[in-house]
Amino acid sequence: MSPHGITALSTRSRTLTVTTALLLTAAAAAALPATQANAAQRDDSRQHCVVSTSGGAPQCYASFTEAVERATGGRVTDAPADAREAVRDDDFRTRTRQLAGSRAAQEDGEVIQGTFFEDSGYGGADLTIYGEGLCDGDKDSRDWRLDQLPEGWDDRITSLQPWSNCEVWLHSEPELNGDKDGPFKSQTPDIGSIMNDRTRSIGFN
Ligand SMILES: [Ca+2]
Ligand SMILES: [Ca+2]
Repeated sequence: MSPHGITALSTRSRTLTVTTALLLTAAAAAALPATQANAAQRDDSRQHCVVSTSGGAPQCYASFTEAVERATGGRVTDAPADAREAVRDDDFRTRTRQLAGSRAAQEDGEVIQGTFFEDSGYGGADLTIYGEGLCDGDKDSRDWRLDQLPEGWDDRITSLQPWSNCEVWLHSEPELNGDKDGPFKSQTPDIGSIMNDRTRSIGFN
């Protein structure tokens, strides 16, 4: 074989190797969206989250029922599975108020204070905030605060439901900084353009 022929063969061999590598890369790339889709499915199946104003890691569940069970320390085990139903449920609202009057629930820091929703009309994922009690009736003093939303919740909230006598203030930066809007005194299916998809911290007065 002439030197020229060897060079040509070598080049062809390298081309084949490169082609194989490209095919493998393409196969890996094709597999990636499926993995991402699975991750998204997992997230979608656990989109009812709870976090305490007293600190600690947020927890997420497959149903609002489980989320409320966690937030209330097992005191409410039959909340509607869909948070949208809970918003319309006078019975559930009454029970959350009764729970807030429970000394044991206060001591355990398991009074639910508000639920915040990804979409308008109480749709999408929801985040329930709980803590040691309700508000003191003095609207000028801040009673509870969530200085930082759990991972994935920044710039997402569009509707909300306070479960208590608290008035809610939404802030565009952590630690109650930045722009703010409020007070939100009752269930609000659309928080409006000032803070839509901009909330990063929440105060309860
Ligand atoms: Ca207050
Ligand atoms: Ca939103």
